[in-house]
Parts: sequence; C-alpha cells; structure tokens
Amino acid sequence: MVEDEPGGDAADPARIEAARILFSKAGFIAGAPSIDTLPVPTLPEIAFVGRSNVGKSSLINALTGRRGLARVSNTPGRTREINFFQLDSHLMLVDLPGYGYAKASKLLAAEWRALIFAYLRGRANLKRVILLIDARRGVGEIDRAAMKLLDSAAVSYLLTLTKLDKLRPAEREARAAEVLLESRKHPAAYPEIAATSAGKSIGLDNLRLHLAALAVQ
Ligand SMILES: Nc1nc2c(ncn2[C@@H]2O[C@H](COP(=O)(O)OP(=O)(O)OP(=O)(O)O)[C@@H](O)[C@H]2O)c(=O)[nH]1
Ligand SMILES: [Mg+2]
Repeated sequence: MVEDEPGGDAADPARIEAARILFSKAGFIAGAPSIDTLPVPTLPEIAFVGRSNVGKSSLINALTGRRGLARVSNTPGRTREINFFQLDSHLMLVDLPGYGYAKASKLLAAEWRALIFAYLRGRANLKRVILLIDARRGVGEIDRAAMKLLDSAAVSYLLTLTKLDKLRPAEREARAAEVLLESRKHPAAYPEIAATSAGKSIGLDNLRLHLAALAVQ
C-alpha cells in the first residue's frame, strides 16, 4: 500500500520536502465547461476521477495544502467543469466531474462516458489517472465500469482510497487488501494502491511522491 510508512520511499525527507514544495505552488488555470475549451496540453497531466462526493476536490486541496483551491461540497455533482490546476511549470492536476451523480444510477451515464472519452482522446500528455474509491464503500459496480473504460483506453490509473479516517485501522488494512486484489484484475491499473484521508492528512506524502515522479524535472 502506498502509505506514509517508515522504511518505504517516503523515508527520504529531501524528496518529501521537494514534493511538498512542488504541490504548494499550485494555481488555478482554467475551468472548462466543455471539451472544446480545454487548455492546450503543455505539461504532464494527472486526472482525478471517481464517484461524485468521493473526495476528488478535497484531495486536490489537501495535496496542495490550499483549502479553497478546488470547490468542495456536500452536494454530489458539485464539480461540473473540468478544472485545471498547475503546479509551478512542472505538472497539471485535473479535477473531473464525478460519475454516479444521478440518484439510483448504477451505470456510468452516457454523458460522463462521452466527456471522458473526448478528454482522453485529446490528452496525449495524460500521465496517470487517480481513480478515487471511498474507503467506506470499496469498489462498486460503477467503479468497475469506470475501470473497464480506462482499461479499454489503456490509461494507467492508480486506485486511491479516500476518507480513510472514517474506518478503524483494522478495517483500513482489510479494505486496502481488497482493493489491491481488485486492481490486479485490471490490465491498466497500477500494481499498487494509495490510501488517503484529506481530512486527517493520511497518505499525502506518498501520493505526492508518486505524482512528482511524473512531473517535468
Ligand atoms: N471525513 C472525511 N470527509 C471527507 C474527506 N474528503 C472529502 N470529504 C467530504 O466529502 C464530501 C465531498 O467532497 P468533495 O471533495 O467535494 O468530493 P468530489 O469528489 O469533488 O465531489 P463532486 O465534485 O461532487 O464530484 C465533502 O463533504 C467533504 O468534506 C476525508 O478525507 N475525510
Ligand atoms: Mg469536486
């Protein structure tokens, strides 16, 4: 599991500090209401994908240490635009609208699929998708549909648990093991998972290190 454990990659204080500094240099670049208005791809890009309310915007804020950078809400479906946040001149973070927003929607909506396909097609600079999974819910049918879509597009994605603070430590381990097993069934899934809490700052250094390695040096 990509967690903040001593002995792992996260043990290198200089690299942790460098990644923290990189993420602290975040600025809002653009909010694209449609696929025709995306900024020109110039930097390596990381896209945050997941169910509505899973914590995409919160995780971007936690990683950058900037509370109000991406808009967070209790109302699912809050992020409607594709929002771009640039880290200095090194990396672009992209906050995508969530799926599973409509009540009782078990399948990915055609609209969301179309948006993601159009986005993926235009972004040769996309280095990794961070596919967020609510630690309390685990991987659901709709997440599997999103994983299948990413598998078919051959986009490398990292399964990342959110809201880890909502589980007791023993439950965290079990959930992480289960999600890791799930990732092994998917050809484009990264062979590790990340486990985070934006609220309680868990797993942020390791996720920053993972992403900083994809940045322009
Ligand atoms: N306890 C806890 N709550 C969290 C955490 N991260 C996010 N939340 C809460 O979950 C809710 C949704 O967070 P957002 O970051 O807006 O979720 P989102 O995935 O961006 O949602 P959409 O933009 O609607 O797709 C908010 O009420 C957050 O405060 C976390 O790590 N721990
Ligand atoms: Mg959001």
